[in-house]
Amino acid sequence: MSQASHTIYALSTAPGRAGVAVIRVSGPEAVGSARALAGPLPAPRTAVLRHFRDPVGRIIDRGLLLWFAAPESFTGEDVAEFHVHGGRAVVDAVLAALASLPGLRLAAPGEFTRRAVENGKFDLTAAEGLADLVNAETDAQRRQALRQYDGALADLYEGWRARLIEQAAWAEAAIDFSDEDLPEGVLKRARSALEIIAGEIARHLDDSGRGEIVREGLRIALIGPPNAGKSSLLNALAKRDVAIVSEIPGTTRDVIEVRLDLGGYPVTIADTAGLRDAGNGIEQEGVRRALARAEASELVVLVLDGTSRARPQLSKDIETRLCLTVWNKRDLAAHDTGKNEVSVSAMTGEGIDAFVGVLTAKARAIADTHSESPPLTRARHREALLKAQDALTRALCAADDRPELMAEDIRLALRALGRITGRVDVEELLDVIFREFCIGK
Ligand SMILES: Nc1nc2c(ncn2[C@@H]2O[C@H](COP(=O)(O)OP(=O)(O)O)[C@@H](O)[C@H]2O)c(=O)[nH]1
Ligand SMILES: [Mg+2]
Repeated sequence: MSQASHTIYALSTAPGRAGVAVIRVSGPEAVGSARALAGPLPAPRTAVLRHFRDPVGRIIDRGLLLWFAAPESFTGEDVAEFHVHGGRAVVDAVLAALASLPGLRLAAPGEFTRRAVENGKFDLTAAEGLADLVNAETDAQRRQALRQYDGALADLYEGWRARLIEQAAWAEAAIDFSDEDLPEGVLKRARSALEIIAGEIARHLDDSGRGEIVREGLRIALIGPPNAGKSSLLNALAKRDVAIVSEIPGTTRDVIEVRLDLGGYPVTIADTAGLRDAGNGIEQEGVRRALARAEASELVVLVLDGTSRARPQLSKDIETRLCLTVWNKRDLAAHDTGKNEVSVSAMTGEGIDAFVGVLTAKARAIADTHSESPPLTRARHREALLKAQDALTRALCAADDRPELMAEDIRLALRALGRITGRVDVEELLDVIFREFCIGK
């Protein structure tokens, strides 16, 4: 399955100036390439300090060499690693030396990981977890990605598959053998096993998208009347001057986004145009965008001016997403706060820390997975699980008297689950999936 005839190489660390850069080689010529650049090899998995030389014997750099013998390596193939000084000229010279060797070519994005999957080192969900780990910007993202890379989702989905395979076997047996030849109540037992698995899949699906929110970031929209101080509040949260603040109502028209780490949870906070009916066509478009953003956000924060106390009329949909009301300009007008209300001054910074604390708690409540089982993290998995769920619903309908239909639908469910982990027909998917595995390119 793997195109193991080629040995591939690539810079595995981010390009640019750095103390150390790691260049990795994988495939049948990996050991030969290490010998060509660094001379006789140490024992596998043992780092040695060596001079690395170009094809005519000139020294390129001095660094660490180590190699791993197949299959005990990341890719499952022979792998060599050159740890050199992370300067452009050094890295370019090592890559040029490798390019000059026969049978070697530059790796495509994600090709090392792809070979690892093809050689059975880990499954597709773990590979996706690895991509998420490399991309993780906050602690919650890191934890979720590492859990997935360690096989939590693979275990869950493969566990369901194993149990379904057993029930499929009983359904097949019920087709092939007569009642007397089978243990009593076989189909009934298969049916209740299917019901349990279907219940587990339904609970996994019904998680309000927590895992996806942690991967992609929680969206928070700041909305409110013009001049309430939404842009000032965004700047206070971002601790920099992102949005234009002005006493002229209707200054903000576009949605302005800032990505923040709220206590480990990734969030995108959006400042929006002030909600009012007046204004020209451009401002009205701004209001339309503000409302659309609020509707697409997990959390909506209503910012009000504590001196005027005007509150805009909100749609029912936005009201349900409204998590917090911020009374701003507390330096001008002190304000008693009720439940889910805070009082701040975006200008002086009073109350901002408490506001961030409340917002962090709200973000955690939405994104935290309280359950022991790992969360669903990708739309690709969700789609396949919904297919599996449909197939199981049909299998349950057929379970009483149509074992052949039951067996067929269990097979469809197995296929859907197998596509998530990469067990069945994913060849055409692999190119798409591994395109995102692109370190420093
Ligand atoms: N005194 C005081 N003025 C504020 C405060 N926050 C914002 N402002 C002022 O209110 C006006 C409108 O602020 P801005 O952030 O542009 O409001 P937006 O229209 O809701 O984005 C500006 O003149 C700000 O300087 C505050 O906490 N106290
Ligand atoms: Mg504004």
